[in-house]
Amino acid sequence: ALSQDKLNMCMDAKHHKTEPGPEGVLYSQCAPWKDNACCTANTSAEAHEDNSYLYNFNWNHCGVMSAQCKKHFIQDTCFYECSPHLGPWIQAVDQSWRKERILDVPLCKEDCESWWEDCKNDFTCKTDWHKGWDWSSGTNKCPAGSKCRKWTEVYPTPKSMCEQIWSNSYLYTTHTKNSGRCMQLWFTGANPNKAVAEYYINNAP
Ligand code: FOL
Repeated sequence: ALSQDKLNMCMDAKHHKTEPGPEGVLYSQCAPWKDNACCTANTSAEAHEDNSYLYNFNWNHCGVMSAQCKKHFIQDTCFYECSPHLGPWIQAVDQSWRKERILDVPLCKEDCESWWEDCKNDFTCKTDWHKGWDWSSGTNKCPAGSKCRKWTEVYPTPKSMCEQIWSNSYLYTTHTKNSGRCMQLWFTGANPNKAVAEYYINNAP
């Protein structure tokens, strides 16, 4: 990214703005980031669509994903696309679709656990949703030889889901919301993650 300010920057990825800044309106679940965001209004609206142009990603690859589960994937998309405070966890990568990624972002326990609880009756065929899909139809389908299984068979614990689903974007933590030691996917009002990024900038692991 142009800005080297780890406290306030956007990763160099597929849809991110080059610099964070205010957006008048961000759609629905992305609205908490409107005062300072790495996503555009358009990206925030797309984050709520099935098979959106963002990644053509199909949440319904093992039957229709439940609404209670999907809301967490929408929130994850808002967090991933909009967060301006991920600097401490941004890493360069050599991928066709992005130059930078996030790695081991410490996620608050409640956000990981509620995500897993709300998805535990859903089904999937893959542990790492970043790689290995069949894209021949234009959207991701389960590759040959990977059967749809119960969520809890694929991800026995919240930690296994949060860490494995996006190839270690997240690190599961036992820190709780408002501890100042973990990042929140869900918040209202001022972004609590700025102080968390500041803490990790000043206290490198
Ligand atoms: N949320 C979070 N928290 N972290 C992320 O890194 C993240 N990434 C996405 C969405 N939400 C996220 C983007 N998701 C492919 C699959 C998923 C995806 C983006 C791209 C994809 O094209 N996979 C190919 C391999 C592509 C390649 O690595 O060159 C595949 O084999 O399935």
